[in-house]
Amino acid sequence: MSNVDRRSELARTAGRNTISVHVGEGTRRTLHEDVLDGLTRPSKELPPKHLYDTYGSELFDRICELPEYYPTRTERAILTARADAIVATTGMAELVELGSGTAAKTRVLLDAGRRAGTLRRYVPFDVAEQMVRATAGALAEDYPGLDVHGIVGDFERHLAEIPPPEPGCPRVLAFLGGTIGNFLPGARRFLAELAALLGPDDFLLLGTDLVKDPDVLEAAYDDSAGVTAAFNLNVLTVLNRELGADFPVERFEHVAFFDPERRWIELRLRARRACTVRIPAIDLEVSFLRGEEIRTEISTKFTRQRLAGDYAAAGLELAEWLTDDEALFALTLARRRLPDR
Ligand code: AVJ
Repeated sequence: MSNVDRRSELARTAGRNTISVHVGEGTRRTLHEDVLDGLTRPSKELPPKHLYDTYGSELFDRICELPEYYPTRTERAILTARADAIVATTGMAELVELGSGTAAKTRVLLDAGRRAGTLRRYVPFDVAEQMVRATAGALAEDYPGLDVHGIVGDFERHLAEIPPPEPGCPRVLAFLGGTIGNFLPGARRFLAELAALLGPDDFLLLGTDLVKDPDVLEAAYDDSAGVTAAFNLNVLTVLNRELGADFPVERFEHVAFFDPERRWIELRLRARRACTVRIPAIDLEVSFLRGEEIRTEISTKFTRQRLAGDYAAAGLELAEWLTDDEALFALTLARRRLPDR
């Protein structure tokens, strides 16, 4: 190998690793606004993103290991079985992953991309800065030659920070875990925002939990070890710490049920007794009647038909439907719906 060859070889194997950070004080401001907005409504609610402080994220990781919580392991199994096919279909040169977390499932895709020889760039996007830095560092090391461009942002506000798709560099935009189920009624709007990040030959890879026996669904959100209850109740601890609130956490209980009409799981926190809570940071006093509830999360359960409808409304079309033997969970590939295709 000549020196010139050696240099270009080096340039190719030493992938670049960059991180751009877009969250800051703004994240705190949304907590203030969200709590003021959510707790002054006749039906009280809090958006689910505030469930994920450090402790909440730890609890969520434990949920993913629970025997009752099938989505994580089912999605991983589908991904493992179909990763090579996904790469073959998409020609994946770039993987953009929203809510990348520790990228455990991502490695399955990256490995397939490496086997196929198509993979050039990985763009993890997550709200947790330390997580993005650690993941980007680990992956740049484990996948020599891979460009890693980490983005620290809130995917409801900073999607525009994702670099535009490059012609000739097929992109797979992955949004795994079933988190799209949290978005309703905004799922279609969010899907349309994702569609805007796709070139004509790029694909969205989306994880969605599916409609099934309500007992199975409810057990997944009300596990016997009480981890989901602790996860849900933790949001009150977040409000106590971040806003100086005085929620008597032990006076609230975890509620999870499947709404068969809307086909979603709702998580709520129910006041066991009447109480009044002060939230100094937003100068608010909130009263709860005995039995009154705060809705903390919805988790929509999809059918193929519902998803196809959501995709169509967002300017997308379903390209591949990948599921497990029991049809518990689906991974789908979708692309932009073009008039001439
Ligand atoms: C992370 C939104 C996919 O809805 O199943 C798990 C969150 N909440 N148990 C889900 C969650 C309670 C989870 N997502």
